Amino acid sequence: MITIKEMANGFQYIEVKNDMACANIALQGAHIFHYVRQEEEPILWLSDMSDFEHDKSIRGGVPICWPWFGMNKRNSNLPQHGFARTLVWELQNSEDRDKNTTHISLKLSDSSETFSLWPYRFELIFNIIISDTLVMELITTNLDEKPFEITQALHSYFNISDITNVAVQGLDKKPYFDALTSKHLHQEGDVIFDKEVDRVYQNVSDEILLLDNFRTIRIKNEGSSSAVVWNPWIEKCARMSAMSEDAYLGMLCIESANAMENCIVIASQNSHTLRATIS
Ligand code: TA6
Repeated sequence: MITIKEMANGFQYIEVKNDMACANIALQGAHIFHYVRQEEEPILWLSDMSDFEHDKSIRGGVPICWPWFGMNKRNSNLPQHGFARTLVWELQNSEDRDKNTTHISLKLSDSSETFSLWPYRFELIFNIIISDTLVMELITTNLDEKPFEITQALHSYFNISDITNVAVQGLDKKPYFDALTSKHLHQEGDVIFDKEVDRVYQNVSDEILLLDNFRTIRIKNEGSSSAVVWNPWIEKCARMSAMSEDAYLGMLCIESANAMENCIVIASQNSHTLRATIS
């Protein structure tokens, strides 16, 4: 079942319920902010202080970082993680394929507003398949006459039992940029958490596993060469907007990305697809 809902402040979202899962997707940012499989704990984390306000990114779920990840390298005054996550997208298609599977497709096109931030013509399509797996597909098409370069991330916040109980597998020996020290290092073994972690792993191709005491979440990426792993830990969490002091305990970001050296150049009239499958 697919229902368009509206909050008291006019914030619109799509509610999806089928026999395998439920999900909520905000039109602002094409932002999946809830995904839960039947009889399970939510897969995605959502801050209990999340803003559902226009022009402010929701804290949690899957913010779409596009057409740049992190700080804009040409102009640090531009919004962190680009503008796709704070603009209202157009619902293009919504369909219950069967009792277990729902397809949602949203579109963002260039406008005078986007042009003032990033001077290119584009079309961005976000396809979501909600079932016992969550498939997210971000398709960038260059409608301009000239090539353009993007970095991007599906900035997934995962719901975990406790940050000290989890490990991330699949990044062993991968090079990474440590955003906290600006050092380039290599991963040794599983990623475990006893302090703030903010790392951009490069040349990632294998499936990433989030091992939690009560379940394993599998993240299979295609069209993605980077993976970002982030937990703010105590001090950074206290400074973050829309995060309660202990929020760091129950969340972990593992982001399907193309960031830093793994930027993507898209020729005129060509497309690039970033796909993440969460199971
Ligand atoms: O992806 C990790 C990161 O870049 C962190 O450095 C932190 O800033 C996080 O994203 C959240 O960023 P936001 O702009 O959503 O507050």
